[in-house]
Amino acid sequence: TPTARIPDLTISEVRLTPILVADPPLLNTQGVHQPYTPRLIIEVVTAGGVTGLGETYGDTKYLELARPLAAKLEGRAANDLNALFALADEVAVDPAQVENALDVGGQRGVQTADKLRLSILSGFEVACLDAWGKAVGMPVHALLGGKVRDRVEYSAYLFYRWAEHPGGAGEPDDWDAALDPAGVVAQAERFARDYGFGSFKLKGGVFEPDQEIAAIRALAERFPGRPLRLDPNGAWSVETSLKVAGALRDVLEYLEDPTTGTEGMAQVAAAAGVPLATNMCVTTFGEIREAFTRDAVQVVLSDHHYWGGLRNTRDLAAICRAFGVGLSMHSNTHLGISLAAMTHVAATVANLDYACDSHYPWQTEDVVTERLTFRDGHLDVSDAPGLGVELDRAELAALHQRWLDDDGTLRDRDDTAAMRVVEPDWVTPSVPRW
Ligand code: GKR
Ligand code: MG
Repeated sequence: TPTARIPDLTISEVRLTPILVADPPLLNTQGVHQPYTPRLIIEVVTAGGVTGLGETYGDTKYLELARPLAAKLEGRAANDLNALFALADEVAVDPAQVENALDVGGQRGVQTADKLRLSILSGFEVACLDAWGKAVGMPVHALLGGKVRDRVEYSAYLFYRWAEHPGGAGEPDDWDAALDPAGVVAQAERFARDYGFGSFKLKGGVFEPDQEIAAIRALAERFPGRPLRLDPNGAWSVETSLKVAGALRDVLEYLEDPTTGTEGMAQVAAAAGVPLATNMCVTTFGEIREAFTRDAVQVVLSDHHYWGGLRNTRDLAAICRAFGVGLSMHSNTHLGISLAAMTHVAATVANLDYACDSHYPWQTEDVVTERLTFRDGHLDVSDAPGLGVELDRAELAALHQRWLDDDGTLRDRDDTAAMRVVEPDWVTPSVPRW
């Protein structure tokens, strides 16, 4: 009978593996990335014998929520995704966790218990989709309704950075320091040469705005006509934001989170003459109404982790389409499982209006057997079952061992603490910084 061919999707085991992954000394307005960053790798094993993979933030407070949710999943069907969301609602969140779990100094927007749950849920949802796809021989994009493109475009993600971490900590890489316009242009040239990226995002909020204006001008001169973005993570006042917008509006594709809050963004948007994008002002469904009706943002950058997964990202896309707001995706430090997930959902969204950005080229380590490769600034959309990536168990074990060996100082990402190693008086800058 046809039902005899339906694989058993009952979840028999959920494995959670926290890891520490090497991260270069990338600068942002909060400080600098630590030598290692926590991530959580999730494996959902079905009674039918397939294992689905997921990845999300791995800081301690996420782990504390992931464990009870994992226990609730056993015995459920991997494709019962609506039930997964209801189960997550049952997991209690300690208000103290909300305080310090979600964020690196506000860079991921408002902090709520729901958002913390959604960030964990997204990792489980992706693992369930991967298991379901592998079990039925279909790619994740097909489970989401089908791809509308064969390749997804990404932009280069440029960072001011040091050549190495203080005292040579962490894993070395072969990138030079980039601390001025010439350094930024050299970084962009390497990204363009090695991966074919055609658009460029610079993480700003690090130096005085005039220096960052000069860096974008230098990029515009070196890459005429290419889409450019600047993202200071809300470091500027409305006045400074408008000054930067005025200086760069002829070359910017969009200005990303120049200032914080819907009110400030609305004031900037009204006079900037360039679209504003955000992954800070609108990061939950509850924030959409006010921001969209006030025209505070013109592009929402989804992060499928904190929006609650791939299906929620598609819901967000539908709302953006209804309001005529653009949609794209931004990223945080992440590995190949998350990049694959991002690419699958991006492939299904018709109104993906801009190239997504990814930290991935900065990661020298991964837990997948084959790294995903950018060509001509794009990733091919995999048609293999599930996400199309396999786990490298030896690498997973090694990165987990690093997490076990850590004395606790690196298990929670803290860019401010990392900067304090060099500047003992450094505190998280209050906003607006300029
Ligand atoms: O990793 O330094 C960083 C980024 O600043 C990241 O934390 C942001 O969330 O890349 C993100 C962004 O677009 O704001
Ligand atoms: Mg951003």
